[in-house]
Amino acid sequence: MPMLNMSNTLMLTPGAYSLGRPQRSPRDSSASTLAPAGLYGRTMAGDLVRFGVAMDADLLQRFDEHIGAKGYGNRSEALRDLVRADLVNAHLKRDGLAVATLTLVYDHHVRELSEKLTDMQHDLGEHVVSTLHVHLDHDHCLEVIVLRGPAGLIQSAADRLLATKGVKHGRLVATALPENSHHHADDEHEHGAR
Ligand code: NI
Repeated sequence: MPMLNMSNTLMLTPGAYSLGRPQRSPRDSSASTLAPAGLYGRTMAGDLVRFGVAMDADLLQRFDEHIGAKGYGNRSEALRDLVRADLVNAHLKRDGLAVATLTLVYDHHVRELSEKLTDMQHDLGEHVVSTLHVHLDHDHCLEVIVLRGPAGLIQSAADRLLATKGVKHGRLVATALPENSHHHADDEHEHGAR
């Protein structure tokens, strides 16, 4: 059975494609003595679970080249980041709590634009966490607005700000707090206030 070195937590076991519960590696004896089999379905954060993945060799080679170019040292961290990104996307799609930055570039000579943008942010109340303003050049201002709130509300607020006349371009980058990026239905711990 070909395996990566021990520093890589992804074991390749071609042909063994498991759709069931993740299995602990038999080599990971410390983990298996700490956690009886019945706990596998509700592992706590920090538990390391090894699982086998079967993948087309060409696809895997392209993946390795891709993550190597991005600077990943091993497949495991790249896979973990992919999983986290997908969980964050799902969280945002179901209108979960988002934290976001909205970057705007606008022409401050446009009549009352600065006031309008400020008014819109005041209307958003607690959803505006902070604003950074940079005078880019004689004509242009850059504003970075840190937002927090339900994903849908943050998106529509960003759309309105970006659509305001005189705003030249910008972009919303939304993500989620790590503890809000997945469900905790079975968890025994409580989260603090949102
Ligand atoms: Ni300015």
